Parts: sequence; structure tokens; C-alpha cells
Amino acid sequence: MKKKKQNKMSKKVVIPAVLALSVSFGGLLPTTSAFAEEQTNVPTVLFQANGLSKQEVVKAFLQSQVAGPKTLSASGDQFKIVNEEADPATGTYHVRTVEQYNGIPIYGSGQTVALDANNNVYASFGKVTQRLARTIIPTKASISKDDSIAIAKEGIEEKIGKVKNYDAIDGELTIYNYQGQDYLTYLVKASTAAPAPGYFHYFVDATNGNVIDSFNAIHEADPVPTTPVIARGLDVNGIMQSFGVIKDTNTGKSLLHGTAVNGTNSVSVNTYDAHRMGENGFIILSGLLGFTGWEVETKTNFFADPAAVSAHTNSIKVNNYYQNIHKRNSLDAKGMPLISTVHIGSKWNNAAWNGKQMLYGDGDGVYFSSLAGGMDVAGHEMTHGVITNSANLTYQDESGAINESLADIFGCLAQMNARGLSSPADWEIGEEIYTPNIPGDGGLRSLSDPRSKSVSAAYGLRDNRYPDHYQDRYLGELDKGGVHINSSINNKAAYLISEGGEHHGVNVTGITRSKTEKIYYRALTKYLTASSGFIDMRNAAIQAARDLYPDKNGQPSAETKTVISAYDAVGVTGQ
Ligand code: L5Q
Ligand code: ZN
Ligand code: CA
Repeated sequence: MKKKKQNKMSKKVVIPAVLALSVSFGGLLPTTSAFAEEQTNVPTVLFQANGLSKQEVVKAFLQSQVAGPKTLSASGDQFKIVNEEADPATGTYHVRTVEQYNGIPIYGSGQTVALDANNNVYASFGKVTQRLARTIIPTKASISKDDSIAIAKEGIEEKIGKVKNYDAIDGELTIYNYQGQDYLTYLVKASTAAPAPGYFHYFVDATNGNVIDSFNAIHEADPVPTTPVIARGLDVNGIMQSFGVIKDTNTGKSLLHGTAVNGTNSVSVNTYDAHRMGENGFIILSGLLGFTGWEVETKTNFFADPAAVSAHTNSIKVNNYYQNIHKRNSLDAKGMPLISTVHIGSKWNNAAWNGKQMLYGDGDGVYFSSLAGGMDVAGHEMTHGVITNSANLTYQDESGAINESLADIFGCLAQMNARGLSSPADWEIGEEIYTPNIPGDGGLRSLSDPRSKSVSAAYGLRDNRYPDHYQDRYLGELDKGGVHINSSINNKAAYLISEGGEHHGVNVTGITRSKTEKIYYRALTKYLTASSGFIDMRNAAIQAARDLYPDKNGQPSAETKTVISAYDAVGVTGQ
């Protein structure tokens, strides 16, 4: 970006312009900005439209990524557009493609290409196969699609026994690269419910009927025959919950294994019991071996363990929040299973995300009751999973505090979302499970008023309270540099953005929860990086606000101004 002279800039609001390229390469933010004159973002241009249509630009761009002589076979393009959608929020256009060979799709291939308002390519993801046009793959099938389906059925029934009814089965000509060689195959996909649930993929060589490869996309073929049933159970808060689980038809026992279904996405949700195994031992076994604890079982379809029922149903609710509000398919955005284990440790006063799953202690009954009972706690832990799979903020010092804060912010927002649009604001973490013998004293942290809660005197903070201003931040070494302490500064900023208020003499006009969550989600997933600190958080939130609520006539929108004033109010000013 070329900067224009800044001599007339002094009275204008200075907002950093975070460029797409500097973000994706983790580069530094510009320290000054001239965009009040430039008015809008200057996106990175990877490929110029030059008057071509959107579709032509995408194909020409992708073709330019193919190395070697660009001699396409006469029969067609290497890239096929399979989805395109405009993002009205940002004025951008997003195209998804797969590769094909003589019109036959190539299994596992795919690219995304993002166009700006002028149809220029500003971002693209996905590998492009080199020299495909000069490769020779047979394209004439010698067997029919029905033959290939019969061959796949034979393989499936060898594995799981006679299938009376296939829920769905179909085949499609597909190029499949297996162990370095390209094959013309029929990809036969078959869904089964009984005698075992499966989503089988068979690659049948279309030239000779050999099965090149096969797998079950649900999980490895499960030799245990199961059937889905509806189960119930009381949660930690005494509320009856109803949820789908699977029953082992051999033993008649149901397990706490279910599915969170949203439209076309479905995520496995499995909940286990650590039988009070020590938290440190569990964390090691889980991290090293993928140990999740023991099955939670019932013979009656009534689950009698409230902690297990809460952990299970809360993880479904938090997943629904990320899916419905942010269009995110599970914590990794790729449908990863949601695993929770309850009864970790003896009276363990904590809950955690260990990089793979959620862990819940039972609490000592004084400081905490069963931590599985807080949906905001589940939202907090699961957001750590989202963060690991996006900005991956390093868990110490400022980046750790931003990590903790985003976990608190989305923990609160997910809980409010589950309670409904018109539910009262709740910017406290863990009010259901904190100090069970002192009802009505709120949670362990407050986003609305961090200073309403005390912290250990060991931190040496002003009045032994959580800080709500950058100047009061903790600079010692406890708690990995105060990740659970300094998070409160950013928590207060998020609260002010949503609800508004006067803070340290700065007036902030609230813009609602639903705008706040969009801004923070965009900042987290599109702008923040592993090393981001408070100033980066401010800049990322401002950039996200500007994307969603663009400047007009060189002036930031009301939403952007709110973000700026909220960060000013907590002393994160960029000065
Ligand atoms: C914390 C998650 C919660 N845990 N852990 C100190 O250690 C400190 C705070 C936490 F959901 F249980 F709150 O936030
Ligand atoms: Zn946390
Ligand atoms: Ca709460």
C-alpha cells in the first residue's frame, strides 16, 4: 500500500488498515494509516480481473498456478466451479472449485478463491495439481455403474453382514490417486444403519472391477451392532434433558455417544467418565494415548449421572452456537468429534481443554459444584478448541490473556444464545457452579464489572481486584503471566462494545450482542495470530468492524467507533 501524505490527517480518527497479505503472513501492522483519505481497505491483489467475469477470473487465476507449459487438453478445463456465493457483509465473492480430468472429478481436490468488489483475486487456498493436462489417465469405463455398486455391496456385506436396506447407495466416475497412481474409478458411497452404521466409500476400478481402496467415513467399521435411541437424564441443575444416543444391541446398554446435527453437518458427541482419576494423570494419558476415560452406560435409556448429562448436552448447545451463528462446523471447522470427560480428579475445582477434549472436575462443593453444570464453562473450554484451530494464541502473557478473554467472551455469548435472543444479559462466567453455598453472588469472573471480583493478594493488584484498565495489568509471572487476570481488560472492552456504558471517563455506545460476536469471531478467525497482544486485539477488532460495517465518506461507522472507544476506555489505545 502506498501512503499518501499525512499532513491533513491530524484531526481524523486513525485506524490501522490491516491488509489481508500482512495478516496471512503474520506481518506487522502498519503503525500509521492514511486511509481516511484512501477511504476503504486496499486489498492485496493476487490476480487482476482485467474485465473478465468472476468465473473467468477464477479459472484464469487457478490456471496461472499450474506450473509448466499451459497446454490444456482440448476436452476442457482443469477446474470446475462447484459453489459460488457473495458475502454481502464484505462485498466479496467466494468460489469453490474442484479439479477434473476430461470432465471427471478428481477425488480430494479442491480450491477456494476469494474475489474483491472489483473481481480481483485477493486470497486463495488449496493445492493445484501440476502437469495434470499432460498426464494420461484412462477415461473409458469397461464396467457399468451398476456393476460397481454390486462389487461395493459385496465388500460391505463381507465386513458387516447382510444389509437388508441401504439408506442410500450410488456411484460416480471419479479419478482417484492411490499410492501415486491415477485410476479411473467408480466411487460408490453407501449409507447403512443396520447391522452397523456406516458411510462406506468404495473405489472400484472402472476398467476391470478391482476394489482399489475402501473406507468407512463414519469411523472404522464397527463390529458392535448398535441402534439409535432417545435417552433422558437430569442435568447438574436438575433439568430433564433429552438426547439421542446409541444402544449396543448385544448388551442392551446405551452409551453416551450421540450426534449434534445442523443442516448438512453432523458432529459426533461422546461423553466419558474418568472415575475420579487424578487430573494430572488423566491429562498425560489423554494427551499421549488419546485416553478418554470409561463409557457412561445405562440399561434403561435414563442416564443417572447429572455431570455426564450436563457435559454432553452443553457441548451440543455450544456446537449449535458455533454452527448457527458463525457457520463453523465443530471446533476445527472440519467436523471434529466433541469429546468430554467428567469426574476428573477428586474434588477438582477446574475445567479444561487439553488440546483434544474437554475435562470437567466435580468441584469441592465450597468454591465450585460440578463444573460440567455451567454452559458458559463449556463454551469457555470449547472456545479454547476453536482458538487452537484458528489464531492459536500462545498461552502466556498478553497473547494468553487474549486467549482466555476470547474463551470467556464466547462462553458468555454461547450461553446467552442458548437461552434465547430476548434473554437477559449475562456477562458472568460460571454463576451456576461458583460458590454453591452462596446463591446470587454471580460467577468466578465478571465481564461487565471485572473489579466486582477479588483475586489472590499474591498478585499484588490494586485492591486485590481483577483489572479493568490496561494500566492496572498484572506484570508478574504467576498464572503464566496473568492469563486469567489480564483477560479481564479485554473482557470489559467486549462487554462495553455490546452493552455500552461509561468507563474511565469514556462513553461507549453499545451495538448489541449479535454485532459484537460477529466482530470478535471475525477478528479471531481472520486476523489474530499466535503472538497477538492487546494492541493487536484492538486493531483486529477494528479491522473486523470495518469489514462488516464499512466506513462511509472516509468516516468510520458507528460500530467501528464503538470498538475504538471501548478499547480507549480500557486503556488499549495504540498510543
Ligand atoms: C479457569 C476454567 C473455568 N478455568 N483456571 C486460575 O485456572 C484459573 C482460572 C481457570 F471454566 F473453570 F473457569 O478459568
Ligand atoms: Zn481458559
Ligand atoms: Ca454465565
